[in-house]
Amino acid sequence: MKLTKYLFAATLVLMASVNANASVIFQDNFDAENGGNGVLNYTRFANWTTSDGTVDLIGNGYYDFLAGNGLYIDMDGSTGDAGKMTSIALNLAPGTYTLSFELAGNRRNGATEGVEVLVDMGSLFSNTYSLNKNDPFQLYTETFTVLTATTTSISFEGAGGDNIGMLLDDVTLTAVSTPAALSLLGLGLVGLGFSRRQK
Ligand SMILES: [Ca+2]
Ligand SMILES: [Ca+2]
Ligand SMILES: [Ca+2]
Ligand SMILES: [Ca+2]
Repeated sequence: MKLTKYLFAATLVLMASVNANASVIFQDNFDAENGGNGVLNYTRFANWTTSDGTVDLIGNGYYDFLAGNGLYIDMDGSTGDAGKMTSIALNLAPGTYTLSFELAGNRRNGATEGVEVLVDMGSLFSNTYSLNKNDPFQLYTETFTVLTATTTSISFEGAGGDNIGMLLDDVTLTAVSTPAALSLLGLGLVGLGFSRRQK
């Protein structure tokens, strides 16, 4: 029947618009930091500031506990106080977003480790992750919704102070749907109503 056909068409329009609107807002794999060379207690990140302790930029042949990932981060630097990394400011329109990142175990000792992840100081998203020593990098993908336009940041904070922390790599923030996608759905529904009235 016709109604079913038009609903199907409207759904296709929505799916296409959501895909078209999925856009990367922020992405960092750390590989280009410091000319591609690791350094302990690194602070000169392109996209991050460090506070509340230190982190190490490692990998690429330098304390390379998980070779093949370029450079990555040891969340507990070399000053006896695990650090916090806060991203550059990010402008988010209302919509749905996914934050993805990779974490691995510390690869060195059996102590319990944790990394706390916050978006907008936790009001949009917060969670704490814990992994065992030998866990390889694993991808986490988290979804959150922004109701009103906001300028915010992402932060990762390591726990502990033994200079051996969980490892972090490949941080990506993607907008998966925005008001533009919803307005296209609206157009599809208007088209549906118009077609039915024409009969
Ligand atoms: Ca990397
Ligand atoms: Ca360290
Ligand atoms: Ca700290
Ligand atoms: Ca530790």
